[in-house]
Amino acid sequence: MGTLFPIETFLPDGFSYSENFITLEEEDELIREIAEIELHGLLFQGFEAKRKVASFGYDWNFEKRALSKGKDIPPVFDSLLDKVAAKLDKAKNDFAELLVTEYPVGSVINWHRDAPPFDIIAGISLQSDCIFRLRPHGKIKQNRKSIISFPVKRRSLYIMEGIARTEWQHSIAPVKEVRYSITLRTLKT
Ligand SMILES: O=C(O)CCC(=O)C(=O)O
Repeated sequence: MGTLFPIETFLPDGFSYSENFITLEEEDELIREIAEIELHGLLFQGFEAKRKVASFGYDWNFEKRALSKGKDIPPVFDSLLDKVAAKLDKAKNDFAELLVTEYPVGSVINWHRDAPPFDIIAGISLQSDCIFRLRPHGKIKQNRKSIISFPVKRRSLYIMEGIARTEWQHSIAPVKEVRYSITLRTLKT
């Protein structure tokens, strides 16, 4: 961000960010595995989104507001799950969902809070950087100045929990290059 302060200084409690969380080789391998997965379109907030997804484990349908259990998380993601679990002091099996998302050039994810049944959200970015944005969930607190925008680099990890998860919304600005993300979610207990 070209500043002397760590990025966390500007971010709500519960949001943490680690650059270079995975190596170039790990990123290449994950992108190769994603290429083997069939991604599909989705409706988000009533509109056909430009991005494409594949969900494993539990999936939240935003339109039906329902959680369903799909295919198991493929073992090819085990080492990533282990790495993120270690960071969070959790076990690999605590991740109930693994979502793969492809963002074509110009696509976004609009303002939202993550689905209610999930607890901790961990996002790994692949292939290109993006501009990640946070704003308060409460409408009364929303204004231009309350938006926090910052770059999220490819190969980084962000974690949203606590207040960042419950009292803030997030979105991603139109991406300039194709981006993939892997989002891991634990379920609330
Ligand atoms: O691609 C990302 O990093 C964000 C994904 C996200 O916010 C979501 O799937 O709800």
